[in-house]
Amino acid sequence: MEKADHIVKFVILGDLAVGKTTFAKRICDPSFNPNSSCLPTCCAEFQQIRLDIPDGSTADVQLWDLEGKCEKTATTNMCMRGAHGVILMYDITQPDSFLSLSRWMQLVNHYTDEKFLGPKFMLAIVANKTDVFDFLKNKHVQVEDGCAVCDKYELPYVSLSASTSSLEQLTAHLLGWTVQAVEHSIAESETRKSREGAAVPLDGRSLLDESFTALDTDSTGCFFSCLKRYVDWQLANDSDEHGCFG
Ligand SMILES: Nc1nc2c(ncn2[C@@H]2O[C@H](COP(=O)(O)OP(=O)(O)OP(=O)(O)O)[C@@H](O)[C@H]2O)c(=O)[nH]1
Ligand SMILES: [Mg+2]
Repeated sequence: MEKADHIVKFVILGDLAVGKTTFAKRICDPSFNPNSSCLPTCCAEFQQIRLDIPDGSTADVQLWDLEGKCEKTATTNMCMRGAHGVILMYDITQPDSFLSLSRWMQLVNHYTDEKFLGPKFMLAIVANKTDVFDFLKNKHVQVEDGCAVCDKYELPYVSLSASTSSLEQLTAHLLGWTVQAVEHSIAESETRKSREGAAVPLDGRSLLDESFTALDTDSTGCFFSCLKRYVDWQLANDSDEHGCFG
């Protein structure tokens, strides 16, 4: 397969069972049945999809979906390293997952270091499970509350159902975030060029090395399968660069 023009890495964060894996698999895995239930994620999962950008270029979008109880571990470090954006998800039927957003933002802030997210990254807040009817009136997180949090971070309010929204709708959200990430990254690369005289691409080899360190630390079989998917993807794309734009 021809190399994509851009590689975009997003990390999906949110409480247990808010629908992170369902969202990623709906978009990236054509064999995924939205009526089936995903197993709780162990450490992290990896999916990727190639998207056509409106400017005529292509992007390989990687979705690293972390387990709901993730903290500052080697796995999280590995997933955050060189990421271009974070998708923060909550479940409208679980108000606690909405209240957790501030905790997740603290984690995100912890990773706004040059070698992780970098100073300018794409951030999206997503309200999931809009298909579920509020039988116990007003037990769901209200749209106004979701909008207020999004306003605080100057983000648009995004609500969807990872299970029942159409593939086109879900992909359109991902495409919008990808375009933002590409724009940020090109701008950052230009700034670096003028500051340092050359762009500094992220090095895929060191990312993999760090992955294996994470594996040693977490030593879980399921994380290994996720990592294997990532390595397979790298090999299939004959890619020796990671996260290098332009
Ligand atoms: N009704 C409904 N159920 C959903 C939706 N998205 C996910 N689910 C269900 O919610 C449950 C948890 O979904 P997951 O995708 O595994 O959630 P997760 O955030 O990856 O969970 P962890 O990996 O444990 O952190 C599963 O039973 C899904 O089928 C949705 O939009 N609507
Ligand atoms: Mg999951």
